[in-house]
Amino acid sequence: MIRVLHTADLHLSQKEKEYCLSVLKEIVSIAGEEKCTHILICGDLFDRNGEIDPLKDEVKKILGDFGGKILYIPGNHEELGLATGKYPITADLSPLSYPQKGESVKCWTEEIDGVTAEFFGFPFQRNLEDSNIRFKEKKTQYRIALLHGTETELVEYLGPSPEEADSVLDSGPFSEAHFDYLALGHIHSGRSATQGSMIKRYPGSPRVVSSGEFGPRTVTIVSFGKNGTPELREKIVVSAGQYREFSATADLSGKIPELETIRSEFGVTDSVRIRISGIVEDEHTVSAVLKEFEKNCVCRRMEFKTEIKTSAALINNPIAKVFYDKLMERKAAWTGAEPPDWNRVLTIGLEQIEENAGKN
Ligand SMILES: [Mn+2]
Repeated sequence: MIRVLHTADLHLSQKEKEYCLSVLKEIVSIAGEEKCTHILICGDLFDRNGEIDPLKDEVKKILGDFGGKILYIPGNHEELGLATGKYPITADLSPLSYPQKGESVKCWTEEIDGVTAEFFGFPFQRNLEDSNIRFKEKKTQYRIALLHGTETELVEYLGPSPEEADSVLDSGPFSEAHFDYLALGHIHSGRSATQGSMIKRYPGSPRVVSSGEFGPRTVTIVSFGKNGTPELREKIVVSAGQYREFSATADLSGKIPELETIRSEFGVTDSVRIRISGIVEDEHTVSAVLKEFEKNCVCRRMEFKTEIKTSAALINNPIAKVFYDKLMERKAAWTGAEPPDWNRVLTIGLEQIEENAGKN
């Protein structure tokens, strides 16, 4: 059986070196545990061309622990920072095997325990034209392509990121040439589709690259057995953590009680964004509270989005001022067992007064 670990879009960078190399290590160990015969890395292994040289020794060392073959194609990010037309990989990146300068495609023919497969690796091209691709008759049991770009059936919305709108892949020629599996890279969330008997798959990035990339990060394990149908499975990359978003409300005094619960809901490898809303007397108290919270948090990345209003700004309206003063009087005089949520009452009241200001 041929069994591949399919991944792409690791975006290795010096800035996040420790994190991304830990993800790469886990990928190699998953490939070992899953008894994979190959690892396919379908582009954007490095975040920019300038990251290749400083990181290559460590990358090669980590990949050296894998017992099988590692097939790789450069993506559009390997070209970033490089003059147009230059081939992105000049360094020796063995044990990675990849198309060399001048090769528009690299072909590997593999046989393991009687199962045969041809792998075609296409380095990233902005226009992969049909006329460039001519396949001979299929003589192996499986045909697999490594591609980097936007497959339009899998990616319906092409904006606003200009990156998704360029490099459009046409999978027609691959279907005609009886490919079984298109190992794609470029889109950071995992997805697949079938075209006839051909499976097209983006494994998604195995780590959190940007904000908004929700859900567990995974790699895809594909088994090519004797029966002729590839079998897919996803494996979670634990060290990648997850991107998580929370919302919390600041009270009048600037305290944010929900933060304590939120703290228990993320782990050290997670990227966290917290939205803070509310009406407060002094914005500086909120900043101080958040600073203190961040200092005592262990996570990969912490970001706050604050949408707070100060009560002073709102009570410039005389009606709001009366409302505010009356409410504060009530709050001070409250003796009941269960006080209302004063902050919420104030927020709703001020919002309604603001909304109706100037209306009769
Ligand atoms: Mn890309």
